[in-house]
Amino acid sequence: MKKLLGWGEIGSTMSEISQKHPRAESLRLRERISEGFKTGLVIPEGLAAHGRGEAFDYLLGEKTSAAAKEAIDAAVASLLLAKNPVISVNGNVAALVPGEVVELCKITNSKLEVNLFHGSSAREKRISRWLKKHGAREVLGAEKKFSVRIKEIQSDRRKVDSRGIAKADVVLVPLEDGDRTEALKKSGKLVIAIDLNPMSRTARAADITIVDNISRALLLMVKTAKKLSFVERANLKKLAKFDNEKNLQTSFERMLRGLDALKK
Ligand code: PTJ
Repeated sequence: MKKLLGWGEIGSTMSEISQKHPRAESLRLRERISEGFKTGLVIPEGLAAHGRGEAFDYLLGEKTSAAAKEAIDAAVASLLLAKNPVISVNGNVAALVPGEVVELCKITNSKLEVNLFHGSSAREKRISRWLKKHGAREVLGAEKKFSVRIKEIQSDRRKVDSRGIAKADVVLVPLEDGDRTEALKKSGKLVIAIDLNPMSRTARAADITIVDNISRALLLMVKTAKKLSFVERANLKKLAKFDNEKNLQTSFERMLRGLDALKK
């Protein structure tokens, strides 16, 4: 047993997964999510959602596609162009990519906000502390006095922070449900989603959807943000132009080819 490198200092006693295992990365992520469940960051429904994601990732060959790379460029350019960008974090995101999400916030000058589908103020605070342990200076979403409601949303996600999502112009919502994506769009915000399912309501409702595993997508977003932070606004605007429907279709076709290859 050893600590997982790059996952911070906190309480990980994950078993060592052989580098030679053909699906080592997927198994490592599985350990992170189950560790997150044991430490109270992730809820049982989060484990089921992760399993659904794994199935789609399998069809992508567990690799970032060219379509996802194009979406990542557009997403990062949009975050860099925004006046008030916000990155929303739920239990699964906190368990899988805490360090990467904090780094992306810093490079793109975004705010970090905890927003949960299955709300609980104890879990909000736990996630907030966890993100701070990974270097976040400020985490919004866990203080009652700044809490406001988006009336179009039925779930606990309607509760947002007046300093964050409420006044954001661009919001990154990884592993999201469709309701909030639609509501955020209705209120005039540009919505970026990360979702392995190109057919989900979230994927179709967002302005930019990155069809990739969040663990690979976030790493690449951090790298891209470092590169693009030196690029002129006029060029960023060109990169930010994006046809979500066409990109989703390309991702879907990539998966169909993946299925076809499995048949042979
Ligand atoms: O912590 P909470 O309370 O906010 O709850 C978080 C979950 C994920 C349980 C909640 O947001 C939820 O129920 O989400 P859904 O509606 O199941 O949607 C999650 C989407 O993310 C699905 O389309 C999955 O295919 C996709 N997904 C799962 N794991 C990954 C993923 N996409 C990218 N990377 C993953 N690792």
